[in-house]
Amino acid sequence: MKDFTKEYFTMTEQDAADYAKIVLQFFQEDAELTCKEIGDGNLNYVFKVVDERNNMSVIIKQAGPVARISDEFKLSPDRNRIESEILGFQYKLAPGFVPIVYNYDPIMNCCAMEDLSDYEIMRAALMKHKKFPHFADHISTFLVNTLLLTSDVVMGHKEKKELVKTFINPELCEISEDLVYTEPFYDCQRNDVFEGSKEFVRETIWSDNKLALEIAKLKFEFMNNAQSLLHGDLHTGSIFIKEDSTKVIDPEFAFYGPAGYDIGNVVANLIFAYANAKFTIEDDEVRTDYLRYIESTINDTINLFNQKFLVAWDEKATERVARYEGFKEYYLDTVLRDTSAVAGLELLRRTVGLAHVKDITSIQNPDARVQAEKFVLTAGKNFILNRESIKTGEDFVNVFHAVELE
Ligand code: SR1
Ligand code: MG
Repeated sequence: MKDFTKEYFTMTEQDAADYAKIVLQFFQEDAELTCKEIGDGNLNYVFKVVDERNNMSVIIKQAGPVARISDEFKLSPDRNRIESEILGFQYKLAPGFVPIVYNYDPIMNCCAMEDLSDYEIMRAALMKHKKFPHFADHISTFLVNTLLLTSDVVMGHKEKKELVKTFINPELCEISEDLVYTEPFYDCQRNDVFEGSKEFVRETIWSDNKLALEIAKLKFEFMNNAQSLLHGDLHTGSIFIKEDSTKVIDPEFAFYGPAGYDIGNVVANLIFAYANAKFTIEDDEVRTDYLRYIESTINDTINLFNQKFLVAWDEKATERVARYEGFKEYYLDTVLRDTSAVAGLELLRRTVGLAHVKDITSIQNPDARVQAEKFVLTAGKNFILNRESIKTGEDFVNVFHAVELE
């Protein structure tokens, strides 16, 4: 067996099983372990170690020295520290909405956490057109608790600045600065544009100077507005879900940034699910029913966020000026403006840029895929350009409804 105590190396399935047994001492003496690498993210390795004899299991997540999606991205495996610490922190802020972390290992750059095998990755479940009636309620609580409670509105300013320091995350922020805010907006080599959508992208995205100016403003907002401790990559692949429970995972992109970044990512990824259903479900009744479900989830997520945010502000604000008349409404308006912008950015970058989403890439019929891409690209652009006036759940839904009517 390898020595896990001296020097970092990337683990095989056998190593992860040995690690769980010997280092973590997670299993009983008579355990019969099997291990499978189950990660399907772009960055890390995720091992599931199971003892079928005693019906026990654990997840070990290890950060490699390069991203899985491309070895162009050389990343410090220390991102696993950020992930472990933030999961522990979010567990306190939003109890029940993140998995339990059992252990973090700074030598192997891995953490051990609760196995959520009875949950599904939300993106996969939505692509099977499953419904989760409590999701809007759950995610709006998670968002208010993690975003407002880590801001200067609630937290002591020195304590907050300590957290800004702890969660400084330059390498992963650089990925977002490049992949979200820069490359999708010009004909960059690293982009991955579907052949049938190229002309549309060239004409409507790459040739639009007005859009380019707004992107520049948003990029600087992302880099300079240390407002809240973000998850940083809150798409539906970062959410484990079942009927009555929602768990947010994978916060390795966490850093202090604009609160709307997380909310906008949730909204955009629900719109990808909407686009998938719109262009793949053949039965009219089934399709309409599912589209109404996604729409109401987006509507409720925003409206519940707004309500809970205002209540939490009244109950928890500690900053004196936060109580000045009109300030909380002004502040929430800026968060919603950023939410709209980021929803748009995510819709554009996941279609034009390097990292795509299965909701769209799995659409087999090329004409349907092009239609789906034009739909999300047009909605995305409108979310960015009209962000000042998109505030309520209904406003968010109207943006993509308007595209359907065009
Ligand atoms: C190089 S990583 C590509 C994308 O995957 C992650 O989930 C982030 O969304 C990142 O932009
Ligand atoms: Mg991830």
